Amino acid sequence: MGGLGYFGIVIFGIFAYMASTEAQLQMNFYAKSCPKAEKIILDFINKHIHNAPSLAAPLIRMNFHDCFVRGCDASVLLNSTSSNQAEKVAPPNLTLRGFDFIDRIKSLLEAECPGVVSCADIIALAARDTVVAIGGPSWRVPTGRRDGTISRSSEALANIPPPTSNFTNLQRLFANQGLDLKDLVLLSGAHTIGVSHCSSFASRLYNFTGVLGTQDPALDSEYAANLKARKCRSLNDNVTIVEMDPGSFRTFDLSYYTLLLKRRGLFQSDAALTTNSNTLSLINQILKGSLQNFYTEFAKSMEKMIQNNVKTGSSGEIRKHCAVVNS
Ligand code: HEM
Ligand SMILES: *[C@@H]1O[C@H](CO)[C@@H](O)[C@H](O)[C@H]1NC(C)=O
Ligand SMILES: *[C@@H]1O[C@H](CO)[C@@H](O)[C@H](O)[C@H]1NC(C)=O
Ligand SMILES: *[C@@H]1O[C@H](CO)[C@@H](O)[C@H](O)[C@H]1NC(C)=O
Ligand SMILES: *[C@@H]1O[C@H](CO)[C@@H](O)[C@H](O)[C@H]1NC(C)=O
Ligand SMILES: CC(=O)N[C@H]1CO[C@H](CO)[C@@H](O)[C@@H]1O
Repeated sequence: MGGLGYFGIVIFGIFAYMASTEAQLQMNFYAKSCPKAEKIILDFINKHIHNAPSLAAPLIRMNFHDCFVRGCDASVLLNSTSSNQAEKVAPPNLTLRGFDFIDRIKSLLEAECPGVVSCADIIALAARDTVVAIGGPSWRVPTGRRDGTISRSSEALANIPPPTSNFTNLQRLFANQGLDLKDLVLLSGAHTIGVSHCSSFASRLYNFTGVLGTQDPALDSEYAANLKARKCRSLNDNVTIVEMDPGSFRTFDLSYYTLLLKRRGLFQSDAALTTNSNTLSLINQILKGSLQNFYTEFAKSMEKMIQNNVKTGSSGEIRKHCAVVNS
C-alpha cells in the first residue's frame, strides 16, 4: 500500500462517517437541547386549531415552498431588505399565509430555550401537526435543520411550479428536488384542503392561451360556468377565494383525485396530472385504494420532500427572529 496505508484509510473512513452522520436529520433532535420543543409546538397548535382550522393548508403549502427553494431552510420566511428581494415577494409567495403563527411559536421556543430551535424545523413540525389536528395523515419529521441566510425572489420563481405548469414542467421541477411522478401525484393531493385566489386560475376561464374570451377546454364547462357566474366574475379579480376541493376543503380526503377525473381540478397543473398515462394510472390506483393507504403513501412523499437538501451540523444558523438573519 502507498503513503496513506491501512491506518490512514480507517481514520479517513471514521471522519467520512462522522461527516455523513453529522449531515443527517434525526428524530427528536432537540431531546437534550430543548426537550419540550416539540410538545410546545403541538400544544400551541392544539390550542389554536379550533379557532383556525384553515391553518393546516397554508402551513403545509409553506413547507412545500420552503423545501423547493434551497432545501427546507426557512428561506421562505425571510423579509426583503433594501438590497434584496426575498422569496416572499415572488408571485408564488404572494398568497402564502401563516407567517404570524410561525412567529408566535418561535417566540415561545425562544423563551424556553433561546437560539436552539430552527425556524425551518418549526415550519416542518407545524405543518405536520396542523394536518394531523384536522384529522389528516401523519408523517415523521426528523429534525436538526438549520436556517439559511439567503432568500431570493428569482429562485422561488425558478423552482416553484406555477399553476399554469404543464406535465413536463411539473415532472422537471419535482425531479430537481429528487421527487418522482408518484411523489408529484401524492403531494398534489394536498390540494384536497385549502383555498385559491381567482387570480391563480382566472386565465383558464377568461383568457386561455392569451386569447380574451376563451376558456380552457380541459376544464369541465359546467364547473367553469359556475365559477364565472358565482365566484370569479372577471379576469382581474384578485380578491375572491375559492375552495379547491369544494364541499370538503377542510377534510384531507380523496375527493381531489375524484375531481381531477371529472376535469374539475382548479389549476392547469392539476389537470396536467391526467395528461400523462403514468400519473393518470397513479390517480386511479389511489382512488381504488383506501384513505388509509393514501395517508401512508402521502406520508412517504412528505418525508422525502422535507429531508431533501437540508442544512445541518454547522452550516446555516439558528435564527433569533424567523423573518431576519442574525446580525
Ligand atoms: C404540483 C405543483 C403545485 C402547484 C402548481 C401548486 C399551486 C398552487 C396554487 C396556485 C395555489 C393557490 C394559491 C392562491 O391563489 O391562494 C395553491 C394552494 C395550495 N397548495 Fe399547491 N401547488 C402545487 C403543489 C403543492 C404541494 C406539493 C403542496 C403540499 C404538499 C401544496 C399545497 C397547497 C395547499 C394546502 C394550498 C391551499 C393554501 C391555502 O389555503 O392557503 N401544493 N397551490
Ligand atoms: C410545457 O411548458 C413549457 C414552458 O412553459 C413549454 O416550453 C413546453 O413546450 C410545454 N410542453 C408541452 C408538451 O406543451
Ligand atoms: C391575456 O393573456 C395574454 C397572454 O398571457 C396577456 O398578454 C394579456 O395581457 C392577457 N389579457 C388581459 C386582458 O389580461
Ligand atoms: C388587486 O388589483 C387591484 C386593481 O388591479 C390592484 O390595485 C391591487 O394592488 C391588487 N391587489 C393585490 C393584492 O394584488
Ligand atoms: C417582516 O415583514 C413583515 C411584513 O412586512 C413585518 O410585519 C415584520 O415586522 C417584519 N419582521 C421583521 C423582524 O423585521
Ligand atoms: C407575507 C408577505 O411577506 N407578503 C408580502 C408579499 O408581497 C407583497 C408585495 O410585494 C407584500 O406587500 C407582502 O407583504
